[in-house]
Amino acid sequence: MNQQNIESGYECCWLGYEYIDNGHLRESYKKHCSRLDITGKSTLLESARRELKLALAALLGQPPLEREILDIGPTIVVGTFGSSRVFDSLAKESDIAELGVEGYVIHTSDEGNIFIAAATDKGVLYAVFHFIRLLQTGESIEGLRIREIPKNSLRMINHWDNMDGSIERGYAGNSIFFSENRFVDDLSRIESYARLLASGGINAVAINNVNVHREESKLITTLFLSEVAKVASIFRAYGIRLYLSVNFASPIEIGGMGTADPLEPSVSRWWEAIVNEIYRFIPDFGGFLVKADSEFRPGPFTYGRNHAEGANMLADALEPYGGEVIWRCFVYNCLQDWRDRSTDRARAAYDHFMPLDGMFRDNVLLQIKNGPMDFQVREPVSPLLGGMARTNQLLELQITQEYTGQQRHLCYLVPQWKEVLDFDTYAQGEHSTVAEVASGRLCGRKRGGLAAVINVGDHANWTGHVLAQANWYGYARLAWNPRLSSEQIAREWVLMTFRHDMELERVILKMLLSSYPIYEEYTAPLGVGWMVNPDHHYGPNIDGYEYSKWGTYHYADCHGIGVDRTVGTGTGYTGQYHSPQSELYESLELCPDELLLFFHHVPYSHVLKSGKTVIQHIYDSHFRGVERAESLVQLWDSIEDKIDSKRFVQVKERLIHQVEHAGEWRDNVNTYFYRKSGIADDHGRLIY
Ligand code: GCV
Repeated sequence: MNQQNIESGYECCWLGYEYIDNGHLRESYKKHCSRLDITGKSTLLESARRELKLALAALLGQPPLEREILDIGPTIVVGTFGSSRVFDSLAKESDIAELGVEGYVIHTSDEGNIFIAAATDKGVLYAVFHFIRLLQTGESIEGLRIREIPKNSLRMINHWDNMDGSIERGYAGNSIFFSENRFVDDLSRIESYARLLASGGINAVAINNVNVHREESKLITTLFLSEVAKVASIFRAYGIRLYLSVNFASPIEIGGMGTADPLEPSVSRWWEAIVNEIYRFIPDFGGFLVKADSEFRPGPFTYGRNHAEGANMLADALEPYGGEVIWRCFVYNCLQDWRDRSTDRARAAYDHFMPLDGMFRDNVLLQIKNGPMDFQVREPVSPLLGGMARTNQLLELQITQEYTGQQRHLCYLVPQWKEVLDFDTYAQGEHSTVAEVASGRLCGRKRGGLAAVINVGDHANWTGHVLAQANWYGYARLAWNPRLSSEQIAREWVLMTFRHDMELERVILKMLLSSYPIYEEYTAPLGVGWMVNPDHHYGPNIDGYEYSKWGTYHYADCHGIGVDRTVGTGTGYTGQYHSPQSELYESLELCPDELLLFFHHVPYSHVLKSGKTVIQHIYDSHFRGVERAESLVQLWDSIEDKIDSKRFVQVKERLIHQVEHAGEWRDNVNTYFYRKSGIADDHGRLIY
């Protein structure tokens, strides 16, 4: 972190560019990096140039000389293939068509020049960030032969920011965009944000909450469009398109009309006029993100129309301008009666959207949460992913830690996301992973990718918990390439964020990589989920949502626990999966332990594959989870002298809170099930 930022308390996260104090390494970089030649001019190339100069000056202690020729010595040459003769041979050997608009190459020539090239300026920007990452992580830059193409065309961030400055499920302060129902005056932080996003390859951002309230509904009108356009231009300089969440009932709420019926011609005309106006201000506007007929938000159901009719109406308005509709599938009955055992929230998205497969326009993407419920610490993968074959899909993840410790607990989520991405849906036989489905490749769709609800706010360190930055960084890297491992991503992040020290790297990696299993151990067991306090969703409350209108999640009584979602005797949810996953989940014997209570209702004495009974597993995992949370504090303490005191103290405080709170979880969960089951702990530990 540079001095100025340390003093203001404002961090550049993984773009802090600390001086490389390994002299040998630094000199080996300087051999190639003392001269820079950017072979073109554009806003994107200007961003690339600024970033490279900033990084080289800070990392190597000297800014590069800007040269236009290679005659003096090794030079970093940066540009699009056609912009300079020096790229000619590189262009020949790189399949430019395959690189597309975002791919790139980085080569070290025999003379020691570094060629950073792409078919487009955007590709060049990504290549520059890749090159900087090599220097930050101490990689050799001799003999580079790098060729990168993103695996997903859409790599999106969703903000749940409201115009009053609050953030729904935000745990790091207020919005960086809005305050008191206006845009913030100082947009400089948005620029830092755009840099951070682009460095990981993010190319789309929706800046306002999917729950679009009164004021936010007006973002699509001339009242706010010039402000929206300013923000869009900041993102544009970093290759990111801006999207807005819209209120489906806008024609009524801001248009003064009597209906928002998608099949009513005056309603489509109203949207066409709005879209026309938006593109006058923002020529590369990305499109609309829509939460409709979900948790009391308006939608096409009001008019007896289906979601394809709703989405297509908006898509038709956006189509002439190249815009798209991202339509969320988080649609379920949130006014349930627990006595009605046939209603299963897990089934809802599939039941609503499968019958519509193939009915959406090409510029519509359906955004599907990773699980059938709502970002619990453990859920199966949504069967809708891989269900639909003729519809563009976007996998939705949650970086903000609503149910995973709210950035007060350490919970590195990349391993959870990897499990989702690697899950085999069997949609088209073996190897039909979610990563393949979401990208669109599996079914030959042109558009697809990932979207995630971000965890940043105006807190000086952006994410509240310093180590939660790793989730933000990790998401971006996975969206670019889902094949990267959790460990590789964590390692990159540590090396880019902290000073290089093998012990520090080992310890923080260990903390990050163990944190998700630890969190799972002391919270809701075996895939049952929820068990949190209603509304704010923090802290244990075993019956917090039980028998509530939002659903019922564990059905625990004195005999047993879990939800029977089998076809044979339950809600039939297991039947939404392709074979063999459907049989696996249907069978009590085959169902994986970690999801057992999601799919089956069993007695407490049921023996898991691990050999333990369900009740003993609950006790053991909760005691163990707290012990392991304690070990996180010890690990952090062991590297105190290797970290600046501000970040050390900040993380330490949160880890101490985490241990206390994990204890509260343990005691609540264990006590509840001890009293319900009447079965004592085999090891006689203290349970109240
Ligand atoms: C934006 C959950 C959250 C809500 C969120 C909703 C959604 O229910 O608790 O805050 O609303 O998901 O994804 O739309």
